[in-house]
Amino acid sequence: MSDVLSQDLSRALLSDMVRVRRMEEKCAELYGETKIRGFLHLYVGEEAVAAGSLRALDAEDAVVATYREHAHALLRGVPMTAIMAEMFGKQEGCSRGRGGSMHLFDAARRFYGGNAIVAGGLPIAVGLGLADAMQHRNRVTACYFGDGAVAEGAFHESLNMAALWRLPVLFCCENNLYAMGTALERAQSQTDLTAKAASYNVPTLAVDGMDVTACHDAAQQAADHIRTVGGPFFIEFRTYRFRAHSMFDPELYREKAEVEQWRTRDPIRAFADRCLSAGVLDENDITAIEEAADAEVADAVAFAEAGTWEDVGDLERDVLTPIPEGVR
Ligand SMILES: Cc1ncc(C[n+]2csc(CCOP(=O)(O)OP(=O)(O)O)c2C)c(N)n1
Ligand SMILES: [Mg+2]
Repeated sequence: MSDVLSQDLSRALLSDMVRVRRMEEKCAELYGETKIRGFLHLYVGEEAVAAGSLRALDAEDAVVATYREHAHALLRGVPMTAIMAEMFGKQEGCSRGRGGSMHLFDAARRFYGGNAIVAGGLPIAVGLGLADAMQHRNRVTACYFGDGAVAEGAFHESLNMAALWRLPVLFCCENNLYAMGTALERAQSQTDLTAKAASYNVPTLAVDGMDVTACHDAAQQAADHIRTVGGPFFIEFRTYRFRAHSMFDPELYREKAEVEQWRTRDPIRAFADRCLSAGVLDENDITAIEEAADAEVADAVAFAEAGTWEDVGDLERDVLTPIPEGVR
């Protein structure tokens, strides 16, 4: 932990991670009760990445994420009530109940999804960066994606264009070592992902994604670089997901011992312990953070339960209909 880490920042970082963890644990439970249906990809184990890096951004910066984006939406300021209602498919959700877990969205907070297509967010981020560059706005677009996305063509086109046109995009690779059931080394010939970004002349950093302050420092350094020097930046966050890829995954591709080994590095426990031993926070602070998160989750679930279903008659709203006969 950096020696100068303030009590306020410590409390904020720990609270961010705890809010995400408690919200997602509740989601898993609600999934079992079929209150939440469809796909559900949890971020448990990876919280330090979103918590640390998003705290390095400004309110006017933009964020683009993947289908594993509950943390990014919440920490970007989307209310937990609107996220939970979206998970339930209720109209009060942030995507009016039509997106679900994978398509959280909030343009007012410059949170541009929630994208179900692997690497689909990268060209969107490049477009947002291009718009800012053309309009001379000193803003950053942070784009989160997995190690699996690095094998997609869209990654290479996006990195190349962002570098060529010096666009203000912070590429945040959440390398959790697996793309569904495929281990990184079984799918990619170059497993040092920073080398791929560097081949496009994009500056890079690789950080311990289980260490929230390392994630924060790296993102701060990268965002400063983008704002002052210009052009994109790539950070590889080396992290691990503790749970299955989604709710339908028997996890036959990794050993239980490997998961248990990573669990000993739980980013929340590790940071709480560091704060305690440095005397930055005490046990009462930590209990207060946990209780506040639990109360927020309870409120969010009550809000979602009380939400309303869209009227069946509205189902075709926003659906592109065929051109009427006489108009063709
Ligand atoms: C273009 C595309 N191909 C395949 C899929 C199916 N798919 C969904 S998640 C996933 C794995 C992606 O892994 P990674 O990018 O490492 O992200 P993680 O799930 O580990 O966070 C795949 C292949 C998809 N959604 N989109
Ligand atoms: Mg992955």
